[in-house]
This record gives sequence, C-alpha cells and structure tokens, in this order.
Amino acid sequence: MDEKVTISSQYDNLPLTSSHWGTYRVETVAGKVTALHPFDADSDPSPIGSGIVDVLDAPSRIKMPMVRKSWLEHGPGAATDKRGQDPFIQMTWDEAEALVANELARVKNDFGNKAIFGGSYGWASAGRFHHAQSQLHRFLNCIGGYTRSVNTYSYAAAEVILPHVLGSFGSIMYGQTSLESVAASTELFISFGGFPARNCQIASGGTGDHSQVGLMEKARQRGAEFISISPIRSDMLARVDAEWLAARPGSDTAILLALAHCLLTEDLHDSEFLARYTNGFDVFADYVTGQGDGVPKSAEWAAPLSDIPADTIRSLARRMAASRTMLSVSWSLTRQDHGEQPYWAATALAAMLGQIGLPGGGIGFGYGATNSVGMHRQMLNFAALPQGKNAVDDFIPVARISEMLLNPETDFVYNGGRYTYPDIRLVYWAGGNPFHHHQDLQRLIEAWQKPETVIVHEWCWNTLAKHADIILPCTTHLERPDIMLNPRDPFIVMMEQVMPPVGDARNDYDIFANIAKHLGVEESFTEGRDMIAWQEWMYETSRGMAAEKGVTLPTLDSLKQTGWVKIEGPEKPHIMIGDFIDDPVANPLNTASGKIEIVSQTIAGFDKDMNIAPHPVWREPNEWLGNAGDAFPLHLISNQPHTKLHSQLDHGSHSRAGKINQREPVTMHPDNATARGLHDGDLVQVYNDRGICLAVLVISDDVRPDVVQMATGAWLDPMITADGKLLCKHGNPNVLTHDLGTSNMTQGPAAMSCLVEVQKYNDAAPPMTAFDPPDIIIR
Ligand SMILES: Nc1nc2c(c(=O)[nH]1)N[C@H]1C(S)=C(S)[C@@H](COP(=O)(O)OP(=O)(O)OC[C@H]3O[C@@H](n4cnc5c(=O)[nH]c(N)nc54)[C@H](O)[C@@H]3O)O[C@H]1N2
Ligand SMILES: Nc1nc2c(c(=O)[nH]1)N[C@H]1C(S)=C(S)[C@@H](COP(=O)(O)OP(=O)(O)OC[C@H]3O[C@@H](n4cnc5c(=O)[nH]c(N)nc54)[C@H](O)[C@@H]3O)O[C@H]1N2
Ligand SMILES: [Mo]
Repeated sequence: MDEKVTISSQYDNLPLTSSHWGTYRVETVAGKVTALHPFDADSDPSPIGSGIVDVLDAPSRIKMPMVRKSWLEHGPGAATDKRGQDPFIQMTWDEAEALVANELARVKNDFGNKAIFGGSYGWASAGRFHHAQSQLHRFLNCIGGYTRSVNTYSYAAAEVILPHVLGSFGSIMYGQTSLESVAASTELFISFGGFPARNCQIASGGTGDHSQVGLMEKARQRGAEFISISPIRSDMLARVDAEWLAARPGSDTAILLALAHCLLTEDLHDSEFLARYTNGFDVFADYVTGQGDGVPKSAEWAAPLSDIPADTIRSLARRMAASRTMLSVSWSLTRQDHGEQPYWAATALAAMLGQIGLPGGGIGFGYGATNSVGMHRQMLNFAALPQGKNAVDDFIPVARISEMLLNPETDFVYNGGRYTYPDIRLVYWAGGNPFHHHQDLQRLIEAWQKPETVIVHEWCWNTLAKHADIILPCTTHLERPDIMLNPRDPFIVMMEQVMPPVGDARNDYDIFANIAKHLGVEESFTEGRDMIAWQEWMYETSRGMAAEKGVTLPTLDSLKQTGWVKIEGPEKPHIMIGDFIDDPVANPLNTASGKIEIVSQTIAGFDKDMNIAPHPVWREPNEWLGNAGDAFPLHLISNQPHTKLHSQLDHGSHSRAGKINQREPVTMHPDNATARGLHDGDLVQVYNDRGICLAVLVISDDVRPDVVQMATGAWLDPMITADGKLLCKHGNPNVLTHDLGTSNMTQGPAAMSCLVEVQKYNDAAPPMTAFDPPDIIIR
C-alpha cells in the first residue's frame, strides 16, 4: 500500500481474524477489542482493518431488533414516504421474528414468492460461512424462492459481453494471467484505468498477503515500461514511473480502435493468430478502416475524441507490436455508458497483437482492481453453503432495481432476451448497501417507497438501516468464528470469535434459523447443523475437492493449531486461456464458434431492441466531456475509496481521518478551480440536474482538467432542498450519477458517465449527521 504499516512479531500469538481488507491479529482487553495488528505473513498490510475498533460498540451500533413506527402501528405499506425519517421502536427477538415470519407468509400467500426481492447485492463480510447473501438466499429458497438479481456492480457489462467473446466468465476473470508472469516477462504494461494501489488492499472473501504491488515493482526493476491511460495520474501506482496519458473519460474504445487501425494499416497485426484463434476479424477490419461506414477509425479520428494526440496513439501502437505487451483494462471501463465496448475492443486489439497465451503478454481484465486479480495460486474450488433451489424464475440485472420497483409488470430487454419486471411487495436485504452502491439516489429513494415492507440485517445505523421497516441486528466478523476459505487466495485462516456479540446482535445464520422455525422450515434450513457443524462440513468438503486436484489441505485440527496455512502456488505462473492457445481444437473456448469472437453471430441475431452491433464499435456515451454543455462542464469520476471498502467502516476512525471537516474531499484541477474562483478547503456543492453533493475542495493536478474526482462510500446524509432536490450533506456521489443501463444488451451500472458543475456553497453549512443513530423509542 502507499501507507506502510509496520509488522511486529510480538503479536503472533493473538487470535486471527480475516476481512476483505486482510488478515489481522486481534488484541483484546477484558473482552473488548483494543487493536487489530497486521498479520505476520502479510508483506504489505492495509490500515483499513483498524477502523472497526472504535465503532464496534458505538452509538452507531444496532443492538436490538427495531421496527419503524408507522409500519408497526399501521401495518405493511404504511407511510412509506417516512422511511428514513420515522423513529424506530425497539423490539425483542421473539416479537421481531414473529413479525418477519408473518409478513413473509402474508406476501407469499397473497402475491407469490416472486413478490419478494431477495437480490440483496453487496459485499457483506469475509468468512466462508457467515456470508450474508448465501444465508439469505438459502433461507428464501427454503420458503419457496424469491426474485433474484444477476451480475455485479463491479463489471456487469463484462459479465454479459465476455462469455460471448471469450467464453466462461469465471475462468476468464478468476483465471487471468498471473502477475508473476507479468513480473517475469512483460516489457510494456499498458493500462486503461491504471493499477490503483489503493484498490489492491481489497479481496472479496478475504486475503492473506498483499502481494500485487510488489510484483508490479518487480516488473519495473526488471525494466518493464508502464503507460497509464487514465483521467487521474495516481491511478497508476507511483513506484513504476509510468507515462501518463490523461485521456478523456469514456474515450477508451475510440483509442483502442485507433490502435487497431494503426496495427492494421501498418501491417503490424498477427494474421496467423487471428486466423487460428479468432472469428470474424475481416468484418471488424472493414469497420476499423472505414470500409463499412466511411469513417476510418484512425489516430486522427480518435485524437479529438480522447484528447490524446494522433502521433502518440500511433507510436503507442508500434511500441505495443514491438514489445511483449500486456494490455490491462480496468473494471471501471465497464461501469460507464456502453461499458461492454472497451472490453470487446481491447480483446480484439490483444488478438491482433497475437500475444494472448504468451508469458507476460495478452490481455488482463482489472489488474490492480483487487488483491486477487492475477494472484499466483492453485486453481481450486471450495465448498460454499448450499443454496438449494430457487423456485422463482424472475430476475433483474442487478442495477435495474429502481426501474423494477417503479415500473412493475413492464418489459425489459437484456442479453438477447425479453423479460418482465415483477411486482415487488417485500424487499429483504442482508450484506449490501443500495444507498451506497446504487446510482441516482433520489430515484432510488422514490422507488424504495413502493414495496410494502423492507427487512434488513445490519450491524450499524447506515442509510440502508435507517430506510428499513424491520431491522435485525447482526454480528461483525469479530463476534463469530468462521473460516477464511477463498478460492481466489492462497491463504486459509481460522477466524476466531474474539468478543461476545454486542448488545443482542445475532449471527445471520441464527436469525434465519429462528425465523425458519416460525415458518416450519427449520429442518430444511439447518439440516440439523449448527454453525460449527456447517463450518466443519465446508472445510472437509473443500479438503476433498482440493485432494481431487492433487492439493493436500491440512486437517481441520491441524489448521486450528496453526491458525492459518498458505497453499503453495503451482510451479509455473498461470496463463489465461493457455489451454486453448496450446490446442484450440482439443480445448475450444466456450463461445459459439469455440474461438475468440471478434464478430459474434449470436449477437448479430439479437432483436434490434438490443441495439448492439455484432463487433466492437465506438458509441458516444450519453454523458461525457464530448457532449458537455455549459451547465455541467465537468466529468465526475466516482472511484473506489482508499480508506475503506465501499461504505463499510465509513464511520470508523480510519475513514473519518481521511475526511476534511467531516466531509468528503472532491479533487479538481487548478485551471478549473481558478476559473471558478475556488480555493483549497472551500466547502463546495457538486451538482447536476439529478442532485447536489456537498464536499470540500482539494486542488491538484493529479486529475486532468475538466475532471473532478470523489470517492464512493460516504454514507448518504440526505436533505431535500427548497426546490425538491436531494442534497447529500456528507459527500455520496451517487446523488449525482445516472440510473441508465450501460446498454440495452448489458444493463449494467454506469456510474462513471456523469457530468457535473462545482461551485462554492454559500448557504450556512448544514451539520453532517450521517453517523447519528435515528430516534429510538424504548417501550
Ligand atoms: N458512483 C459509484 N457507485 C458505485 C461504484 C462506483 O465505482 N461508483 N462501485 C460499485 C461497486 S464496484 C460495488 S461492488 C458496489 C458495492 O456496494 P456494496 O457491496 O453494497 O457496499 P458495502 O458498503 O460493501 O455494503 C456491504 C454492507 O454489508 C454490511 N455487512 C457487513 N458484514 C455483514 C454481515 O455479516 N451480515 C450482514 N447482514 N451485513 C453485513 C455492511 O455493514 C454494509 O452495509 O458499489 C457500487 N457503487
Ligand atoms: N480500497 C478499496 N479498494 C477497492 C474497493 C474499495 O471500495 N476500496 N472496491 C473494490 C471493488 S468492489 C471493485 S469492483 C474494484 C474496482 O476496481 P476499479 O474499477 O479499477 O476501481 P476504480 O477506483 O473505480 O477505478 C479505477 C480508475 O479508473 C479510472 N477511470 C474511470 N473512468 C475511466 C475511463 O472512462 N477511462 C479510463 N481509462 N479510466 C477511467 C478512474 O480514474 C479510476 O480511479 O475495486 C475494489 N477495490
Ligand atoms: Mo465492485
């Protein structure tokens, strides 16, 4: 990480815990957690973990079940516009469980299981067993199913397009060329979106050693050269001395097509590779040269779209062809309008270079996005809590939640199919925070008033908890035993319970087991196991799965003794789709042609409502600097926060230390600040037609002109202005982002495509209240 944490061996005997931001040794005094110390095997620990210590038992902690007053007094559907404002009434577990069970039974009976939305997207906590979504989905399946969501907020557009282009998404995303291979062999690492060291702190499901930054430094020391095409300089890890090309956000596809154009017109492309491994190149080549539409996608064409000079694009193409090149495309490229296009275009470009399958060459999707991407490890699968079967077929693309709630029974299209939004009466969320993750929060707040009941499991009074009807307080990872068993990480860690649950908090599993009892499905939910029995089952089953692949895991007893184990990686670094490259006939890709699809006949056959071309094309984003008017002339990048994971621990000490006067910083280029008469430290409002966000100005040439940057994660602190607009007093950029899908085909979130204006906030500054608990009535 950029901030180095010192490791001391004096803590090696303390109990272990794991989180998405790393493994730690936990110090307790008289049953209270006093410190989280870096894990002995972590070469570059993250300071994020310590942020939990001061909030475990703070006023922001939810300690008892709670029910919204209007809901309790007047029943489901009462005064739903008061969600987020009503006080809460404290309940006993018996009362709350009965309310939840009765309400689930009512909705199921009156409207069917499809009226229950259990998508519950979110990152929850590390630990294989206490994964909130797995618990919720298993539970809902036991009572007859639920409407689910598909894809992620991380890279939904990639999840839809890559299976058409490269085959099975899992084997691509979780089987990328190892960074060891990059460290050993890459000569030119060219990245769209950088390699943000801050993001490598995180790994979904937990992590042991933060090794990614070190491998990039190793590549640099060997002489590899780095180029970062990104609106923000610090997106590329500073220590690799990258050349920075400050492109316009949203212009990546244009640059990629122009690089392809140069390779093609200068005959630098690998025709043999294209013939052997790809499908449809000629049609794409016609598009690139302009045979089809009369517009050559030349460097001159891309220069005004991207603000990258034509000569720079051309010389880049030549360097790529002359070097062992790794083309890295950040996940952020998919979270924008037409977010499927950059991934498809980059795959076509990498195929033209003909280095896919070679050590240190080819393409990487999201290096630096998390500590697991390109991790050197055995390709294993582990057992998870069995989910049972969902008897409901209905689903939504994950980011279409407001759309679904606002427009029940209307049609939508997605990935070649036509579907209908169900009429949702009950929303059940555990382990995610839509008031953090969703775009256009004013629209979400409106949509959130539609369902009759919202049930949430949370441990802290964040904005989601405040907008629920029934809140069931859950434990944190420090209050329960678990096993960090993440197939994407070489470490396995026994996570110890280091303190009793705070207040009356319960594990998600126990909460569901009790509600299941009320509904008569306890046996099918628990199968007679308690949490420890399940963890043993998971570990033993996983041990068997590893053994089948020739990898020996220690017995559970021996793991308990040592606390953790590292499974050594394979001898040779993994190469993405290496099998296919070795023998494309014996090991075809799981695509329609078995090859890399530069043209997809499947997509060509899609209904025209899908509005998608059969090969990568340039499509102008809905919102970008290329069509910005005078009203909103700045492009807002709302990227990942370096002091936390999304909204988790925003209220903790580490995240709070990164704020300025309690509010989030917004970074602006000096030229834009001067033009607006703004100064460092000014309280400003960032705004557009959708909303307003307060923030404190930081002036820096780390961002390119006309781009402003605010990290995600600040808990929404809502206020409605005199003209009815949502203002966040704290700094949640999702009051500004739009709620359109990436495209009709992929329907992903497109938060990165967002135009705003910034001006000084001249009214009296409203106090920041995001971390205050709501009013609670104790009967
Ligand atoms: N503008 C903008 N918006 C974005 C993004 C962006 O780049 N820009 N990025 C998007 C991306 S990539 C993602 S992945 C999403 C992330 O969005 P989320 O995953 O929804 O965000 P988190 O804050 O991690 O939410 C996890 C929630 O689970 C709770 N939790 C933790 N442990 C437990 C547990 O054991 N049990 C229960 N019941 N709850 C628990 C936490 O308190 C927290 O409220 O945000 C998306 N939103
Ligand atoms: N510390 C920390 N780490 C995290 C997370 C976190 O919350 N905190 N979240 C995790 C999650 S869930 C995910 S999905 C990953 C996300 O991983 P990424 O998507 O890689 O993360 P971001 O920080 O959103 O984006 C990286 C950079 O892309 C650049 N960018 C944005 N738009 C464009 C564009 O149009 N073109 C180009 N070339 N660059 C652009 C931005 O300048 C931005 O800083 O991060 C993970 N890592
Ligand atoms: Mo994500």
